[in-house]
Amino acid sequence: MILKDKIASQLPAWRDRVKKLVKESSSVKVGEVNIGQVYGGMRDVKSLVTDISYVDPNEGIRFRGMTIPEVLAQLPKPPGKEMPYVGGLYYLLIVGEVPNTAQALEVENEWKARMQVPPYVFAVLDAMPTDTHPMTMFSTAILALQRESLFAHKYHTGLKKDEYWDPTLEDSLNLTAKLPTIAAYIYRSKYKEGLIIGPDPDLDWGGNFAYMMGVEAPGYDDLARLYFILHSDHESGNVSAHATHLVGSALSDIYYAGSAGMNGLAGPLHGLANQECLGWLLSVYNKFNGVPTKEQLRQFAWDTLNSGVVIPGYGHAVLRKTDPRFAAQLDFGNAHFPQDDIFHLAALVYDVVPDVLKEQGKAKDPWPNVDAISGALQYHYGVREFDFYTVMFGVSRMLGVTANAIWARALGQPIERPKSLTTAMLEDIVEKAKIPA
Ligand code: AMX
Repeated sequence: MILKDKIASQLPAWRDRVKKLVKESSSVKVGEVNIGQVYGGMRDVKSLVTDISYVDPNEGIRFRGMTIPEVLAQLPKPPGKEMPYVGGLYYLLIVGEVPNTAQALEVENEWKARMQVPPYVFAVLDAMPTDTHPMTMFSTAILALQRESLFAHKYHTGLKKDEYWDPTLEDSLNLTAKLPTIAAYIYRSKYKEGLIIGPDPDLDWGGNFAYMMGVEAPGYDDLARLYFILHSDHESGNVSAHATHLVGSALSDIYYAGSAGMNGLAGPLHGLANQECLGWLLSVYNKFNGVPTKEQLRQFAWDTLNSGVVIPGYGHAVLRKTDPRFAAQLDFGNAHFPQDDIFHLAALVYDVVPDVLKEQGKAKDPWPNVDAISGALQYHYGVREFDFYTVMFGVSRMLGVTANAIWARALGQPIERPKSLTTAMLEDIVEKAKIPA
């Protein structure tokens, strides 16, 4: 299998490189930690390693060194389609090289061979009360599949440490292959009276999701590919990536670890943000009975700020410019449906809100993040069940977290065990710092 061969060929050099760094330079400092960070969610504490993606404050995310426009331009695409194969993106994340069409198709074919979802997973989903949140269903489906884990099985029957990555790769392919079907099943069973649409083996991974969702309008398959590519990875410190890594560091397999990551993604401060953004756009639209003028919008933005509420979709913890993932989705909407009211409104907000936030002077980043527009695009295609948006984010994010898990196993990353202190100890550190030397 191409992914296996590619990892195996890169591994000796990677292992030597990491071994050398740790052996010769373990005591070299990479930063300091202050009390603000200890009490402040470890913000900016440099304590994780990944070579799969990096968020540059001014450029946004780079996947394996490539910007979003480069990724979208260089990855191979299905014939006649605008957006690349998601299999090509997975290849890029795992291998670190841009695949040619044949290589991207190898991943797509691996997924096709592994896409059959065992019936017990559907039975578990069917047994859940109808008002269960779709993220609970998604995470449960992933966890239910844990019995399939090759890593867990092989670990218990004897597996050498330097072989851990191999069944982790198998597990990752087996799991990611099934995610579009699971997600679409959740959507159709919850919101479309249980009228399930099965997969079409002739379609690619992203196209199949669009097909199984039952959205027939042209372009939704390209939007699905775009969405799955954009949300796949965002360094390792965000909650879903870090939760997956943390649980995986205990040698829990990717089903346990990925399900944990999805539980983190379900939080309102993480994956749920996109639905808040769409909610805000719709509240603007409803208040003005349509798309407001720029002046009305400016006033509404000020009213929002003056009522002590943030403007959803704007600002970022790391980024200091327009999120390129926002820009890619804006381009998509402009190319396909510039006249759609909600999309048009989202674009208008982009014209108005950054200046308002600059004038207010609080937000370090007045620019839009990825969530400012993704809901508006789904809304256009009639996918208007907000609760489901995080599941789509989850399908995508599983690509990044599994790619990271494979390499974490390959490079023997250890169990995480940071140290905690008591508040009294911190106070003591402060007192000692006050004593002049
Ligand atoms: N509207 C109004 N005020 C904002 C703002 C916004 N969009 N973004 C930041 N601010 C305010 C903060 O509330 C803070 O005010 P305070 O000093 O009174 O507490 C001040 O500006 C400084 O904040 P910051 O350092 O610029 O932001 P942060 O790193 O603490 O938080 C974020 C980043 C995204 C949570 C914040 O910008 C925000 O709340 N944005 C709106 C919600 C949103 O879009 N969430 C989606 C996040 C995207 C993602 O990561 N999935």
